[in-house]
Amino acid sequence: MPFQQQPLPFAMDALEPYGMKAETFEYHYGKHHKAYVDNLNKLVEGTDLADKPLEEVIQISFKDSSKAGIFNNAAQVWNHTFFWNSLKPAGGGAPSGDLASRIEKDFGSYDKFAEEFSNAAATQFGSGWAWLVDDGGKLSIMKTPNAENPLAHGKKALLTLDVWEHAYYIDFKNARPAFIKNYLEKLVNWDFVAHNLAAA
Ligand code: MN3
Repeated sequence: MPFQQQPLPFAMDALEPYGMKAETFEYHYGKHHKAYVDNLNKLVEGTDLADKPLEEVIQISFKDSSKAGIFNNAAQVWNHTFFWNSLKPAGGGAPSGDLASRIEKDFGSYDKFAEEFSNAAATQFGSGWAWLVDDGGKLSIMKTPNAENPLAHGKKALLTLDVWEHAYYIDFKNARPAFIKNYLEKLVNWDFVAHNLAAA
């Protein structure tokens, strides 16, 4: 069974009132993400990785430099699915309940969290990702280049933002800081974060 591209968790145009056009998803989900799935399937066809869970393929290929192509595509399949789930219409702002307490405990305040996350997202040079992770019971911010992700580094991902230009060029042109601000204020799916935090 080849790896499948998971469906987008919202309609292509669902985030238009919140700063991200359908056209962004037509390209980013419909072309870029799909290409990673297609490439991965070509690269693992007939090998023992073809039938392993995606998470395992990521961890195995990260440790083996001869499998860099497999790692890049497998991780980008996973990262993008994780990114779509990190977004929701009318999301963003500070979380409530237990999550609010966790953010306060580990960052000092929501504003400090937002500042640290924005800083990581803005300073990741070129392509990559900003993440909120659970690092052994403590929430922290991480940034990774290209396809790299917390999973490869043994950390649990809770939330992500793709900061490669194709993620924001249609909506924000070259203004990455405006894309980051819009994400934090209008799009962050805190339900997804809470779900990830609760998962074993
Ligand atoms: Mn991307």
